[in-house]
Amino acid sequence: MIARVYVATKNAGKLRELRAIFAGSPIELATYDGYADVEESADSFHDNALLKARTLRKQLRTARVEAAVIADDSGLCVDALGGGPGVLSARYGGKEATWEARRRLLLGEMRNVPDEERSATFVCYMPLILADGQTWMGEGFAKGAITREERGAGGFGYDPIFIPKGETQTYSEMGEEKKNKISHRAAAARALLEICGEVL
Ligand code: ITT
Repeated sequence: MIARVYVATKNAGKLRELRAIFAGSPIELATYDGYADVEESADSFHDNALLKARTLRKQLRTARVEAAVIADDSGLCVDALGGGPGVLSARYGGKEATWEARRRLLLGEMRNVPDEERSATFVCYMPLILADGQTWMGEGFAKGAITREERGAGGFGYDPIFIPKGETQTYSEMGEEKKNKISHRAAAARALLEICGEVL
């Protein structure tokens, strides 16, 4: 059976990847134009992810739509920056900063960090709430390293400055097809499908 699931995201890059990742799975993603972004006030990916999913669920129910929802809270945790920007990844350098400025800021802060200390982890928490309230959470991680300069034009966000462990290309350079096989988001989706697959 295919379950129609509304996705709580305003991030076009994420949405594109989620559609590709769930293609061929029992989850068919739908968007809701009325989804009003939520203040990500929690201090963990887990709780912010739940906040987004619950917000969309409430908005749909107000509009008399009883449906399942999914969300994605993700970010980049850099060891040399004490795990930052972490849950603040989307707001690093200020809410109004451009993505180029955010990447430049991060590379600048890492200027004096030697190659062997440039490790970082992309994190993704992905909750699914069914219409009846049953909730599951998928978690995914991708370990890797921060480059010294931007490389590649594909993807979004921090993609041009992150090289996954065991790879030579950044997320941007490798292209979405490969990224969607090895990314933190793909891992979270796989974990989620594994735990909720039977009830879908
Ligand atoms: P929604 O909350 O509407 O989904 P957002 O951009 O605010 O969108 P997050 O709060 O999860 O999303 O912020 C995470 C930020 O980390 C996000 O803005 C991304 O640019 C970045 N990020 C997450 N996954 C990424 C990926 O696969 N590649 C590059 N950057 C990523």
